[in-house]
Amino acid sequence: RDPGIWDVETNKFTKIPGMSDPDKLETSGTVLLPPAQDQKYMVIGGGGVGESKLASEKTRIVDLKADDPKFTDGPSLEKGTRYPQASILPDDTVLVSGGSEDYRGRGDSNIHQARLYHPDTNSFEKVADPLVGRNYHSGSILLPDGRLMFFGSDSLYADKANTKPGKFEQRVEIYTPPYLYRDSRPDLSGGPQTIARGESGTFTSRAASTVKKVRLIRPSASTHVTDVDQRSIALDFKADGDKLTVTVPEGKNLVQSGWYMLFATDGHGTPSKAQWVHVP
Ligand SMILES: [Cu+2]
Repeated sequence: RDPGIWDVETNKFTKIPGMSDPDKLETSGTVLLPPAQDQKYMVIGGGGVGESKLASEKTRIVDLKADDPKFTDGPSLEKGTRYPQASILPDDTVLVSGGSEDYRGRGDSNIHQARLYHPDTNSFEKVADPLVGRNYHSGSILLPDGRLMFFGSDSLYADKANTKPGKFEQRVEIYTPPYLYRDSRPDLSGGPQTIARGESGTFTSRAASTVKKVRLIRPSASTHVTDVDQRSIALDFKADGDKLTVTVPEGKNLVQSGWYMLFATDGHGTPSKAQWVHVP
């Protein structure tokens, strides 16, 4: 398949060149890198069509703000990865975890690894391995307290020799990223529950003066390695004493209506717990 952009007004399709491993895009994951204003997408891993044994270890990145957007390779994963889970975190990194090398974890090929992608340096950082293998019908979502939930997995077989039918994975794993192992984290409370596009809201934080980033992160709705809702929107903000006043940007394409998690993150990259904010 050729990746590209469909203009719904003109019904024209413009191909975007440069995708590596284009024959291994089935079961790949796509994420709008944080912040959403940058309009950079990453396509992670993927496998050959159907029950192919082939998988790609590549990541590919496209900057849609460029004059002539094209995919270029980002850092590679250690293994060819089908069904990678990808969750945007409040510090503008992306946690990529799990997946399997072969179709639906065949041959005991689940990947017990996690990596933090740093968009600013275009690099992966190795972080703690997840405990449970996750392949088909699995997902990861960011929780309002800054941790992640990993769930699901639908192995075709239960054994390495592929002789016994697999069982659906019912264990849920709660994963704590490195940013929650620091001495302190910013607090965040109060504020309005509704902020319209272009409007501001004032929250309370004793750490307001240390806040370096404020992000609205859409709650995840992940299925089949796809989460079209997932995005993190950068907000302008002002600190004054223990008050933090944040402004939601204009633009319905950037800020779709609905509920968001509002995170305030300090200079170390440590996020607060989220306050829920509705954008009407
Ligand atoms: Cu399915």
